Amino acid sequence: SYMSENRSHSDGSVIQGGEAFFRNVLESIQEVYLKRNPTAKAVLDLVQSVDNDKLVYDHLAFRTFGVNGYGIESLAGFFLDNGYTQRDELKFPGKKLRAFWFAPPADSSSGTGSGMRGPLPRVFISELLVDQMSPQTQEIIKKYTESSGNGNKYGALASSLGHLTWEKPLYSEFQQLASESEYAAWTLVNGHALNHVTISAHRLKTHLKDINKLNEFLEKSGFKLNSEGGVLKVSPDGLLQQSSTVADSVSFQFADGVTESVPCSYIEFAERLVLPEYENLPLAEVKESHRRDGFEASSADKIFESTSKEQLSRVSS
Ligand code: OOG
Ligand code: NI
Repeated sequence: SYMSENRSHSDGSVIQGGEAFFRNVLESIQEVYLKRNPTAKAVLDLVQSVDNDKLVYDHLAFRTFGVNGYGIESLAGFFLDNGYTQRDELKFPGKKLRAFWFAPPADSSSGTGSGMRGPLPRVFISELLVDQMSPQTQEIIKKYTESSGNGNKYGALASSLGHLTWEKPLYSEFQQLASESEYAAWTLVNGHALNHVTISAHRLKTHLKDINKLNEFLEKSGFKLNSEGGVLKVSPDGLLQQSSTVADSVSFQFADGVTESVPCSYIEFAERLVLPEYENLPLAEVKESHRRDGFEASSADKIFESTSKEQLSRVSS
């Protein structure tokens, strides 16, 4: 019956049971994202047209409101229930945000397909420190999270359907949030939508596995990359290198009938270099576990700007 349908992989292996369900939810989350964000879709298609093998996702990212159960936990449960492990906390005091990242189950390389059907990605979930916002902003955020009933229990469901769990806001409320935190305004109109997928650059097969070449290729192809602090974001140890596009925008109809363009999602690229203790391993023996893991707050701080008005309105040079 349809309830027990499994997806076959190109190599004939079959993923069953809970993992098949989990991956189908991830596919739905991705489908919503690709429909809404033509740039992300175009980049994936372009990279795959050159490097026409399986694409591996380094991580997925989500944003939330850290209040009354609507924070990180509103999405984390779905991943924890599917074998993920909570890892480090990252702090962004300037942006009044914090985040946790989650590591996929160790046996997840059972995925031999592309994207959501490949090795399971890390997950990065952030939350707005709502109690540090102005009273007006807090009031708006509480109004909408409260209007959602128990929507916080269904973050993954909302993400896979592409639906907010709360009512659409007024345009003036969106503007109030945007004046204080662009992250808050983004989350009010995008809810639990996938904020980005990240292509694992070092797992590409062609010259594009070098993130500098990948960036150059994307820019030559007409894509605008987030230039905050420079296009390439490098961790202090030099081993985690990241870049991203500038978010697409979508036309959003507010509750008062105003239709305005709002920022949506973007796509990121990450190259994880081999850790010094494994630098003598032959390349063919290098596994993901031999490479730099985790995230870097100083880089993430700049990647958050991929949905900022400043980056969206920038004329690419
Ligand atoms: C997340 C920004 C940080 C990373 O990989 O460090 C990030 C966001 O924009 O919500 O994606
Ligand atoms: Ni990211």
